[in-house]
Amino acid sequence: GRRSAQSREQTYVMVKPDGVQRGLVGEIISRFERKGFRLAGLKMFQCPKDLAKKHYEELQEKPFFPKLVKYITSGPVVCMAWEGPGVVASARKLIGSTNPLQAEPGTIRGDLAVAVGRNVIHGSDSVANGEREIGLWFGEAELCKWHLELTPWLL
Ligand code: FUP
Repeated sequence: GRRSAQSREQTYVMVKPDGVQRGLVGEIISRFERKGFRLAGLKMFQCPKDLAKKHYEELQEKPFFPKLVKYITSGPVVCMAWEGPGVVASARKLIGSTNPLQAEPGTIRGDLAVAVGRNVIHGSDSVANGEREIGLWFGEAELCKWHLELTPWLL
């Protein structure tokens, strides 16, 4: 069988260069796995400048945009596609507020970061952006389809 469209919702999550360099990749993957989401795509990747600009195109008029592009392209990132019901909003909760000093303890940014310009992780802010970003960062062949028959206890 096939999972419902609701259950196949996907979000794009990325461990940023500071998170990779600080050895936080395993911790971050663990939090999403333990929550119960399905990992549909995973790769380490050195992001080219044009992709960083496209990813953050909504922010291109912001004063911090050039620094943001420099940060994201400064070293390898870990790209993930996570899947499950309500995963976009839930991932944002697990990640916490953009400014880590405002992020609640228990969230990834609340527990592991202090600076907005080094906030360790990205998560899509809407279902439409999740689809857009997964399309930007992954090729179709890099994404795994989870079949209901193989994993009946996952939502
Ligand atoms: P978020 O969705 O939490 O990643 O936040 P935004 O899309 O608003 O911002 C994207 C990234 O821009 C943040 F992760 C960090 C960076 N940023 C700054 O460097 N300075 C700011 O004042 C706001 C955001």
